[in-house]
Amino acid sequence: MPNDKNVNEYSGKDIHVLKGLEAVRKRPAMYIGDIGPRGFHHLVNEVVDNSIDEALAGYADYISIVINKDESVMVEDNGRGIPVDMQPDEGRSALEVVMTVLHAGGKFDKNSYKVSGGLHGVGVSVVNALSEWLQVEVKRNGKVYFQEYRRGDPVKPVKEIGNAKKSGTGTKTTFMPDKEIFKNVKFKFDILAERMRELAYLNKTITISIKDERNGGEEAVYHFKGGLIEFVKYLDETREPIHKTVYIEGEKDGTPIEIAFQYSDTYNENIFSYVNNINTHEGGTHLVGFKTALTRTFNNYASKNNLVKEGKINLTGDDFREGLTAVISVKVQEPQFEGQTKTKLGNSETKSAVETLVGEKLAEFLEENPGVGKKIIDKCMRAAEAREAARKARDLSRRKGALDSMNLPGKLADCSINDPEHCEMYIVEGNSAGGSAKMGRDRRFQAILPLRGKILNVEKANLHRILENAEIKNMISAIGAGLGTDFDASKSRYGKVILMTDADVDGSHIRTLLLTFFYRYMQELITQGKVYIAQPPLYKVKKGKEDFYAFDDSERDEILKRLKVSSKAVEVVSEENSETQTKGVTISRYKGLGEMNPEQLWDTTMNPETRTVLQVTLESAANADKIFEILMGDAVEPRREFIEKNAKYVRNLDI
Ligand code: 0RA
Repeated sequence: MPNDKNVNEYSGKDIHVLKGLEAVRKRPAMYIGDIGPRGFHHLVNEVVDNSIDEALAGYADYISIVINKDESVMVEDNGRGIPVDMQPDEGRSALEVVMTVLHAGGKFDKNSYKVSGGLHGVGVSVVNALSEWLQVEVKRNGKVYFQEYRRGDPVKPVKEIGNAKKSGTGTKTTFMPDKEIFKNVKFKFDILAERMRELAYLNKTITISIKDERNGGEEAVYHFKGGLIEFVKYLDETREPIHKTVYIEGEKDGTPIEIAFQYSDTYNENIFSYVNNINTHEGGTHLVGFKTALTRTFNNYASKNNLVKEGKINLTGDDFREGLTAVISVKVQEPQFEGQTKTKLGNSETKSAVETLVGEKLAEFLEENPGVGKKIIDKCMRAAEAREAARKARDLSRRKGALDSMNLPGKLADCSINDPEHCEMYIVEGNSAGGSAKMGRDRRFQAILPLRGKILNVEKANLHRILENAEIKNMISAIGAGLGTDFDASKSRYGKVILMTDADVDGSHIRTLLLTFFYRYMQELITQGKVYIAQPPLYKVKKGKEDFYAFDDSERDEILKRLKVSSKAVEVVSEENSETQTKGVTISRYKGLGEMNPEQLWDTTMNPETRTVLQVTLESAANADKIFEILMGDAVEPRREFIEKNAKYVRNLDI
């Protein structure tokens, strides 16, 4: 207790509360997933979710988030304000109960339509327990109320601290994440802003602003009147849609459903589904309902209007999803989440609700927009033809054994043990780096697959052409787990696939091409955390017999500082010469992996004891997809802008 005077007031009755919050502090990961960057950012989402609930109930339309200079975060909304009246059975204010009792959030509002909630949906008391301090200010009944907490404990009872304008109501929460629990983590504006933008697309009545007071006051305000229509347009910013966006909104059996979709002249399927504002990466019944209705309705429409020519192949579900970008958002009262990452909706009633609504509304839309209907069916027929051609190509390569692991590529230097869990494959740019890697590796568990030049951009090619590409075929057979819809990550011959490319523009281009391939055709490998990016050093600083490696300029300067060499002198010469000598210290700048000898490559980049590798994750599939499309698609301008803004984008994928 920070203040002795309050000990009596807050004793006995609080024991069960403290127990609850103590449990949170003891095992934070059980409540917020982890105590790394992900869990840390989740704290903000947890607080924002409460404001979103208030907005979905129809009482708030504005949410403001500020990252303060001291790394505390403020979240404010213009809702009704958390009730502050005394709870007879608790002997204290409702506000205090909400802030200190696990899962107390919705308790005081039985009619509330409480559907939002982060992945964990644990409530603001968890954030309170994990905060060094937290302050809440409620405007309600023309008054302003205040309470402060330390690691979840109230400092004093709720206090009236002033008058609010009669019309002004709302809740403002400011919290400082506890450094005892979250070590060495900082808020990233982009991570928070991206989620706020997503929430604004999903809840079109809300305006969300986010500001970073730490440096430069970066700020963004999100409000999308068009909701999911604008979301789909944003996702397809770099693709060319072939018709106006189809929008379906309605309620079936008490389930609000909102869907927007459009087709573009590309080959991939991009469906994002949400339940209560949570991205259901693994899909579920709402997605199945949508797909079923899409296939059935389009097939009915095509045959009714004689759009499918006699003797042509049948249109399958896959054909109706080629080049499709869609967002599906449903609000489910009691969602059942299943699957490995608990992001798959299990409620069976939701399937029929979505299927029925889409069936009705899409048929109506097609009757009213025959031009759009014909364009889509034409596109799907071309997809069916390409699918047929790809199947033939695949059958042919299968018969020749080109894609299975019985026929390992000649360029692969495989490892000697064959327990996938302990084996890793380095995909290496260039034959010379490949040579060094082969000599430097630990051949028991490390395999090397050198790549010749650039691989095919799978974003711009259909499956037929992709299967003709030698480098891609090599990767498929080396991994040995199939590809696309046939891909089975459990068959992967390696537990880690590590991309090792040069630290220059070409290298990052090749890395993007590789990531695009894995994202589109072996996505499960990414979601299972099996894809990594190697981190070769940029500099070697040599003093006497000692070698130091630096992975960027600032690390190099730090080393020089330790060795008491001015980095100024180095800056000037190192651009010209890859080797610079100052005061007996030699600095070499690696232009490419090939410049490192096998031993150096092992020491810096491949030795599991000393290396760093970045794990590639799909924290936000929507954003990853966008990045890939920007970097790999046809439009040039967004790509240039993006590269200028995020030279190290891969790090952003890796939170
Ligand atoms: C329960 C009841 C009422 C408001 C809220 C919860 C509420 C909670 C949060 C959390 C963040 N912002 C919030 N805004 C409101 C009000 C019930 C009433 O006024 O009748």
